Amino acid sequence: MERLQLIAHARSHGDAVALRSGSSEHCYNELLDCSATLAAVLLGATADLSETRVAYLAPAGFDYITVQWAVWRAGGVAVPLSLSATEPELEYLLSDSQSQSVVTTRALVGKVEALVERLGLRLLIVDDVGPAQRQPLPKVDSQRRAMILYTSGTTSKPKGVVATHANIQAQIETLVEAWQWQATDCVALFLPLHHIHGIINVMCCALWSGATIEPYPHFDVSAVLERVAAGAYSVFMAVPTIYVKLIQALESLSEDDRARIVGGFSRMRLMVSGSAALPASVHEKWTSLTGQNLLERYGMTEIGMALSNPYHGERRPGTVGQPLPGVEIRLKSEQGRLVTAQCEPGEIQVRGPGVFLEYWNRPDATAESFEDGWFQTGDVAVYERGYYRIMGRQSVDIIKSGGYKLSALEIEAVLLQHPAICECAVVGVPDDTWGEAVAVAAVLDDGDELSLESLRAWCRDQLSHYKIPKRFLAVDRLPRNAMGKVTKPAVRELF
Ligand code: MLC
Ligand code: AMP
Repeated sequence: MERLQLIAHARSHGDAVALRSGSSEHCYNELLDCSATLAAVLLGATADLSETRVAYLAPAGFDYITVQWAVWRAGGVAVPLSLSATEPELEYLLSDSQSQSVVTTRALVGKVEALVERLGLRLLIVDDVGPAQRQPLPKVDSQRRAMILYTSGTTSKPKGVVATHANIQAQIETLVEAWQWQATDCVALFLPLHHIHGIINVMCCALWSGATIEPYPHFDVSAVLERVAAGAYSVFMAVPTIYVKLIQALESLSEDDRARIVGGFSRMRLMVSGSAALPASVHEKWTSLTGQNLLERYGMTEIGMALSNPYHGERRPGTVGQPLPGVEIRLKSEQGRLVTAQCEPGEIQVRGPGVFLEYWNRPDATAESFEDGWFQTGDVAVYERGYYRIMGRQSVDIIKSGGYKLSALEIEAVLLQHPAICECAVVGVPDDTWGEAVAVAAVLDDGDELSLESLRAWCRDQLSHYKIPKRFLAVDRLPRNAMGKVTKPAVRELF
């Protein structure tokens, strides 16, 4: 019997359309066939990959899902890579995860070929995989490791978050139940597929349910709006920045064009926002433009989704609702007390089957992140009249920009390698489109000058584009406290 539930579900969906792109369609059976073939190629002479890490770089679509399923069916651990990562970032991900193989597409192979060769890894191009000798696939127990997603935190380098098959299954099941995913659903997939939002909430939930996905290589406002106007989608999931961009696009259209598109939005059964705070003003603007009441939810790479406004019932702007099925939540005060009073802030702690197994190769960081079996999120919330409201993060070194979580420390470490920069402090500053924008205050070496443009150009080979500072200020000295430590809130005030 098939132990991987996503695969078992796919069998029952058979000929249903899993993916649609223009006039091209792929059914579930094709995904099953191709992933079995690729699994056989990955296995070669071995019977089970036994949690060997397989990294892959592919755009959203048939190849991406084929690779993910092939890795899982062969007993490996899936390590999805970011399409916008720079070579140093990719090198870090491959080395830290100790990946042994990299799978990519012919179109993308140039991005990884030299690196893979230098690291001595196996390279597979999914387009070149021909018919292979089928072989029995291993029975993969749900407690085994399934995926490593990299997430930035309060350490300089991102940490690998390890989820088991059981974790992933729980993360999917709670959303399928709470948001009533159905086989008749069709969803646009334009979020990056190296993060949980795109992978679990959109892709895996849709595939689990037998729904149809329309993949985009990246978020393309006009292409998405065209399909919305055609009434293609019943479900839509995005980060707040995308809603801001959609509002800007709708407002720039003629009344007729806007009415056509708004019709497509208003007919959807569910529109969700998450990954960063949705400003109440954006929520209200969206409702007034489209008639849709966005459902805001809260989650994290380490825990999947934890809190959600209701599918039926009041969706309260500025809040993230209540615990999802199977998720336990508690708030801990700064003094370490359990918060029981309404409106008193506390750190969100989470327990449940969706909570990750460990940080890859970091037993200390894993142990530190749990308290009595509860995962400590570092996010602060209050409970008000039955709904949780997120107040912010405990650490100033974590920035959320366009829905991406960024580490100020990681960006600082790179900027300090710039020949003109003597010291620097990176902070997130409020931004209407991006939520927060990356800003850097730097002390330059004597006599050096630096413009934002030249700094950004220098960063391009080092940092993914969304980590590159948007604002730059040269200062004589950084604000420090009596102990000599840089005070980030004071740095923020400089912008
Ligand atoms: C891009 N740009 C930015 C930026 N990102 N500027 C400032 N801050 C940022 N964060 C700039 C680029 O440099 C470029 O500038 C221009 O904007 C267009 O870049 P782009 O990448 O083409 O933009 P776009 O495609 O519009 O990207 C916006 C976006 C993307 C919102 C679609 O950021 C995105 O996909 N975000 C989602 C991330 C996500 O999935 N997070 C979930 C993590 S999981 P120029 O000058 O070159 O034109 C998680 C858990 C949970 O958080 O709860 O879900
Ligand atoms: P990541 O580590 O990329 O998975 O991002 C998870 C973080 O995103 C959480 O710890 C929160 O800080 C933030 N986040 C997710 N959803 C929301 C939300 N609805 N409101 C505010 N912050 C959110």
